[in-house]
Amino acid sequence: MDIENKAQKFWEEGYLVIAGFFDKDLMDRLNKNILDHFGMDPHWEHTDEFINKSATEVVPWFPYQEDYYDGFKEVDEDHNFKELTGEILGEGWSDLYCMAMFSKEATKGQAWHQDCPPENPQQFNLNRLVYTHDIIAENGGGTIVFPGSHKMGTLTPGDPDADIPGQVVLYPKKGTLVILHGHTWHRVLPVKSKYRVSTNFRAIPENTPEDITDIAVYRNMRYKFSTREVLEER
Ligand SMILES: O=C(O)CCC(=O)C(=O)O
Repeated sequence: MDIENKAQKFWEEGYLVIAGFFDKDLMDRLNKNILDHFGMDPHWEHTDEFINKSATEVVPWFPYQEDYYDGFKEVDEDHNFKELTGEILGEGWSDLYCMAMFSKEATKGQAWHQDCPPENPQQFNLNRLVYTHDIIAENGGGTIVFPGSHKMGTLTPGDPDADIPGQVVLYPKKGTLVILHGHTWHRVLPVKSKYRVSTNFRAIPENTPEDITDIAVYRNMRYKFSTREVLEER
């Protein structure tokens, strides 16, 4: 893998897609572990206010907080995964947390957001999204990105999940790695299949606070997860 070229492309576009990055057997095992945890109808973790206002219907799971590592650690410890992360973030980067995300059938997906405020370009998280099953157009659940938006400042205010001309829709297959800058504008299309799962192995550059993703930016608000409050209406 030409890691230098890939990192350069990431910095130009604000995202990177690499199909077939992870072994399919590992993905099958991980997908099964994730489904065993969630079942098909997990309880919502977020408040009703957040779910309604953010148009985001996803249930998170932080397996390492429960000392659950089976399948996740193999991803984290993959040599190419670490090399590519280091090439993008530079020396001194670290893992932030691992978060599996589950969306139920006939739910909204996720509205446009930035994972952290973009005012300081040096302060950001890196999303390393791993797909353990195929996301295909007829099932919905595509991941949408706005190329170059990691350098465009704050997500424009507006309809939380309307199309923005120039957006790119991704349908990552099993084993695909999608790397997304935390300032890149992104969202997830409504889910029509029985379920949708993705796992985010978030990382940060050196000198980044560990609570960098506590405040997210949506087109209609800034939201602080730790206190469950809307900080700003937009
Ligand atoms: O699941 C995806 O494809 C995107 C997840 C996402 O938007 C996020 O982790 O911030």
